Parts: sequence; C-alpha cells; structure tokens
Amino acid sequence: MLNIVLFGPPGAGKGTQSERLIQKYGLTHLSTGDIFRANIKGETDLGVLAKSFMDQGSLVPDDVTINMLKNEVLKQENPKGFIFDGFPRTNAQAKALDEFLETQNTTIALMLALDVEENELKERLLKRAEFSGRPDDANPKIIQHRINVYLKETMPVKSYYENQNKFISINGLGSVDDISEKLFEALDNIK
Ligand code: B4P
Repeated sequence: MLNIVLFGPPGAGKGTQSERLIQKYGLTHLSTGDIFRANIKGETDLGVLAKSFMDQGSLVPDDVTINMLKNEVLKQENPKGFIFDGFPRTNAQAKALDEFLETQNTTIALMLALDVEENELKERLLKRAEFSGRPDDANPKIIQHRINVYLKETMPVKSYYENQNKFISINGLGSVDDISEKLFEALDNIK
C-alpha cells in the first residue's frame, strides 16, 4: 500500500493536487475538510459540531477528527493506498495516524508539503469564496485566523515527518500542471 500525506497551509492546493494524484496512482482520497463539509450538508450531529469550528476557521477537536478518519479508512475495501489531504493537522493527529496504520500493517510513505506564501494564499481563498459558498473563505479575518492556526498548531507536524525522513517540500507557486509534475516526480522516486 502507498499512503501519502498532502500537507500545506489553507489554500495551498491540497484539494486541487489530490485530484491529480488520485487519477495517476489510483489511491483513495480522504480529505477531512470534504468529509466534514459533507456532514454539514447532511445535517448530521458531526456536521453540526464541525460547522461551529470550521466557520470560525478553527480546527475541529482532535478526538472527533481522529475517530472520523479511522472510520473512513476502515470503510474502504482493498484500498491501494490513501492520500490523506488536510490530515494530520496536529502532532496528536499524526501520532494517532501512525498508531492506527500500524494496526492495519501499513505506514505513511511520505509527506508532500506544498509551500505557498501568505499573500498568495489569501488571494486564492478570497477568489474561491466567489463561487465556493464557504463562510471560512469569504472573510479576510477568518482567513487570517486559519493561517495563524496553521502556523501555530499545524506547522509542527512537518518536524514529525522530517524526524522520520519522510518529508519533501514542493514549491506550490506556478501552474497546477507544473506543480503536479513535481509531486509525481517526488512520488515516483520513492516507489
Ligand atoms: P480544508 O478543506 O482542508 O480546507 P483548505 O485548507 O482551504 O483546502 P485546500 O488547501 O485543499 O484548498 P485548495 O488549496 O485546494 O479544511 C477546512 C477546515 O476544515 C479547516 O479550517 C478546519 O476547520 C477543518 N478541518 C479539516 N481537516 C481538519 C483536521 N485534520 N483537524 C481539524 N480540523 C480540520 O484550494 C484553494 C484555492 O486555490 C482553490 O480555489 C484552487 O482552485 C486554487 N489553486 C489551487 N492551486 C492553485 C495554483 N497552482 N495557482 C493558483 N490557484 C490555485
């Protein structure tokens, strides 16, 4: 199985590049943001809880997110591997993911991090707000809060994978195609 973590700040291109990676490698895409948004749309209890955090640009609590992620992994029959998109976002999530994958006799092969500077992130998210209908994209103050949360709570996850020699940073500026090529190259090198 090939399991990778696609990492980066809000608006870095994780969702966009995940689509390319699924097509090329036939992996199962698990985006915690997408799963939460589906629950919000379906008005489930999980959705109601997640919405109160997401609309403010804060992280959904670890225990809720970790349990949801584990259930999603266990739902898949004979997966070739997973792209974890937007997960793990805290060191506690990273540790829980390692422990859980060990029980499934598998592991994370690589974290691919998309590196994009702050002003570009803000521009991309505000542009997406024009059609996404996402409250967390529409308000510059909430975008700033998301970036601050990323810097404080999520950035340390880089070191978690660096310490395991599983970290590669990719420049996330440029055309979507060029960035995909760089991701493919990094992945092909470890296969
Ligand atoms: P996510 O859904 O993960 O939201 P995101 O970070 O905004 O998505 P992404 O980074 O994938 O956006 P993309 O670049 O594709 O999370 C939303 C919220 O859910 C979080 O704030 C949190 O509340 C909650 N949550 C999710 N996971 C959690 C977890 N593990 N723990 C706790 N809480 C969690 O797209 C951005 C825009 O840029 C798009 O419009 C795209 O078209 C554009 N773009 C992409 N590539 C481009 C390029 N190369 N050039 C120009 N534009 C580009």
